[in-house]
Amino acid sequence: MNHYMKICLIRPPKLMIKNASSVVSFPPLGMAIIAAVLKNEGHKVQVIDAAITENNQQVPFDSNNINTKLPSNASLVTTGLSCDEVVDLIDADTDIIGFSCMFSIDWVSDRTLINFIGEKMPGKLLIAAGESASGMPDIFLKQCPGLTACVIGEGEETILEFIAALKENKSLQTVNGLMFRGTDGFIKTPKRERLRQLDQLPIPAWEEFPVTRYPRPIKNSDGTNGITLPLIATRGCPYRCTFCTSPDMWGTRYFMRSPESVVREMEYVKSMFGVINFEFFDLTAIIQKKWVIEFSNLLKEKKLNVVWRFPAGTRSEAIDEEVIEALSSSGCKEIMYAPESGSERVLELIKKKVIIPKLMESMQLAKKHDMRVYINMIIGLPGERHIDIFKTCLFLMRCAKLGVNDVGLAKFRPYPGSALFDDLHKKGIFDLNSDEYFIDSLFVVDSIVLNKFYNTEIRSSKLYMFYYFLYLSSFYSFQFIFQFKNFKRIMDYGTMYRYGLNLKKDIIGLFQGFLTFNDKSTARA
Ligand code: B12
Ligand code: SF4
Repeated sequence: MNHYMKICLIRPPKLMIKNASSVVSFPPLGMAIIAAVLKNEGHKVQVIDAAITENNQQVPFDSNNINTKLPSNASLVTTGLSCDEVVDLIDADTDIIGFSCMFSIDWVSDRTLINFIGEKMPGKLLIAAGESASGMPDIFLKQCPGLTACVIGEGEETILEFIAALKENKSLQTVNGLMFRGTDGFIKTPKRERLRQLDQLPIPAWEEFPVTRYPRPIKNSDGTNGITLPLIATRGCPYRCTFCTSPDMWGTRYFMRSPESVVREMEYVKSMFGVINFEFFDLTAIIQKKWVIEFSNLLKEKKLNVVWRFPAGTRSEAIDEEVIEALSSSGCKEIMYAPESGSERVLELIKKKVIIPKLMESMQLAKKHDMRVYINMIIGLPGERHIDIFKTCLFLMRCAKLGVNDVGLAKFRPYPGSALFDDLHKKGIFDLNSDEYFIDSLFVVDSIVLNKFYNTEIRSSKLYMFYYFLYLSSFYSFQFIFQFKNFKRIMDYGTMYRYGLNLKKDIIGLFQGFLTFNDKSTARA
């Protein structure tokens, strides 16, 4: 092998239910950072973002690749390149092929692509990484015989040490943060220490990606939608919510970049690609008031005139009027809070340390400063009772009255790596050797029917469907009354599009679900 290696990084296509709401793929930030790290070390990097094509191509997904029955009249497609097209693109002299696998809902199609490439390109070294691979590396290795290893957690140092171990013929056991195939089963090396000096990370290698093809969710001041790229200012989260994979994937240490380094990256990306719209993909960006104010002031000082937002949810504790003022005046026009439930009892159960009055206060301030406010909610959390549902409905009505622009309502799914997943898995609620869990989870994004609820308090999924509808109607009916303008916009354009959801299709799906309903979908714990 040469001193330097040739590495091909692939984001696999996205799996979805045919004719369901369109699922959009945002720029793969983690993969772009890994590409930059590898390039900096002198390696040759090829990037294939197979989830994005110019014409939004959809490829029928062969149901023979699934070892469970699909619900009647459902069929699957992948958005992006076909397996053959991906293979055709991979440079023949590639040494390592690295798959970036973020969402476990895509596992069945990720596996199909990995196995396809393993068969078509024998002799290449295949590795997988990302949130999904980190949460269930054993399933990846078990179901993809051609895969050599999974990178668990942060990938920058692990990939470099992995390559160094190969070059120096050292055992992979010397590389922390890996699971690989040993002679007597899988070997998991110790967890890797988190990166602390985040300022030393390179700027994501966007020059390798089709930046103009990604969704453009942010409006410029002239009303057009400009190219949007993500970045990250902090890593990790000090909280331990039981439904979240962060404590396992990143641990609870929270490290921040300096405001200067973040602004430098924005300046660079603006000058290179003309990008003035940025999304912060931080787990929970606003924890330190001082940092946000320094950062916002610096942005204003540099006169970058960018628009930025937090699409993935943040905490509200540190967001007071001074912070809101700083955010809004420096170009942050949108903020997403993630209360998840309006019931204090549920919040305690899931260890989401949200203080509802404080959250309301923070949202009110954001509205006062003319920001768009979104909230993320989850329905179907284990332990949720009827009374909690009604409390959440009241909460949603208050949010609508207060001016919240939209709500993202997700059905609870246990994601590999989260405490709730481990708990339900230990109880034998699902079997990962069958694809039923993954296929069922797919319906969480694409439809509001046909999937399991993991709740022992409210066992009827029909009732849950009704509650789902109640959540939506609580919010939108109050929005209709108190903020007609926003309501009209939502019905017209389906702003949930930003998350791959579509309100109109959901409502149609709900009624279809009632008509064709059978109650075998409740998980009985
Ligand atoms: C931003 C974000 C989004 C964005 C879009 C992100 C995107 N690119 O598509 C939005 C808001 C749209 C979104 C939506 C959803 N999201 Co989201 N999202 C995130 C978030 C907060 C950050 C992702 C990110 O970019 N992180 C920063 C980068 C740097 O990290 P990274 O990608 O993991 O990369 C590192 C390593 O994984 C590794 N690595 C990655 N690739 C590679 C490749 C190689 C070769 C190597 C060596 C290493 C490597 O190295 C990187 C650097 O250290 C994560 C939480 C998190 N913990 O990260 C959730 C997360 C990914 N989302 C999650 C979920 C569930 C969803 C939704 C399904 C929610 C819902 N119910 O609607 C939807 C799905 C939407 C869809 N269309 O599929 C889950 C996924 C869990 C799982 N196992 O499936 C996460 C983990 C949050 C959680 N609940 O725990 N999300
Ligand atoms: S849900 Fe948010 S606050 Fe809770 S652990 Fe995950 S990232 Fe942190």
